[in-house]
Amino acid sequence: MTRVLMSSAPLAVQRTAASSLRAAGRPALPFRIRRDNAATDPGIPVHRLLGLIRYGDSDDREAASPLPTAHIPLRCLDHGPVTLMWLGRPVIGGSPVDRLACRFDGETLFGVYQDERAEPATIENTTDAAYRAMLEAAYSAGYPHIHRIWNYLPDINREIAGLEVYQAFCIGRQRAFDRDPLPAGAAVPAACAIGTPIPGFSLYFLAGQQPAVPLSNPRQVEAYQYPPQYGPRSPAFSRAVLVPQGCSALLHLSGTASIVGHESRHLDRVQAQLSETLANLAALLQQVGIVFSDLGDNALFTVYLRHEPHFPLVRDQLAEVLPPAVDRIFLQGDICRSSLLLEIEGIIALPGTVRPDASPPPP
Ligand code: 3EB
Repeated sequence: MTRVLMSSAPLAVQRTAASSLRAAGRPALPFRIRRDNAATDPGIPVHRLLGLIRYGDSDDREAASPLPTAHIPLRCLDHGPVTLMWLGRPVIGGSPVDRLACRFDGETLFGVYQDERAEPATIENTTDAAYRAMLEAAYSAGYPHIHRIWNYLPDINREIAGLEVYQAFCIGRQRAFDRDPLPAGAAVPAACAIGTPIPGFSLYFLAGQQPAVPLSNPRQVEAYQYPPQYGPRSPAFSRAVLVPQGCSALLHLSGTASIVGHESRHLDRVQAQLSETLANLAALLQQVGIVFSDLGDNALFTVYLRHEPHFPLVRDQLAEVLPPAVDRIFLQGDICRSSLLLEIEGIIALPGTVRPDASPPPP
């Protein structure tokens, strides 16, 4: 049986009129993107850096950084290595604990967990250990609301002893959440789970002191309610979460693919899969009252492609929908169902769209 992790969130979404996005200006994303080999940026003071995410590097793992740094071994298809430098308020603490490193600023905790030796055959226990470390770090530092988790696992589609690596990952994840439950009223985190071509398990995550608002996709079944044909434990993630941040809000769109209801659509047809994925993303944007054309430099979309030759097609078809100022990163990675050719996730900074809900949640 699938267990639903969440109850209703104690916050309500206020619709963002697209006009308010334009009138208020577009809030800045809480990170800078660098597309070169520099691991830091002299324009950014280190005390405001919560951590780094490096995509596509292979040779700088040894480069010691005082910051939590996720090294994600996925090739960038449009460029060389890309670094996301996650920014916060002045950092007030952090810790490197074994494989987990984190930094926090009084509002947000950014954490990285890496197990470079992880093998596909033992991913269930690897995942359980990683989630245990993540939850313990976040709970003990006082950031019990996990908002967003990025998961990268080796050989995600391989079947071992009748179970796909991704399914074993879902079992390990659920075991960790069963042991250390999310706080009452917490949203299930937004997430993605992507396959890498080499051994090693990495995750990075954002946690906060306040709950996020989970969003559903009316075109899709909740992932935590998928029927058992996709694996013994359903995937514990929300389609999107809206995180209040000062007087703005951050919208995290989970990894989104060509799934309608719970079924994969358009097998072997990459352009149709992209159209379906964009329809799913648009349905999430609609929950906060915006459309793709409202977006600008307040948005980043990350596209994971199973097959490199699909890149030019996907890039061009995406350019017909996303305004030019919207940033995008293209990575070659495996999607968790072998039927899927691509997956897209997004981060969007919005004007203050979230308010505490005075009325108690319905029973
Ligand atoms: C899907 O919708 C596609 O297991 O954490 C997307 C985002 C997917 C997150 C996860 C899986 C996950 O089911 C796969």
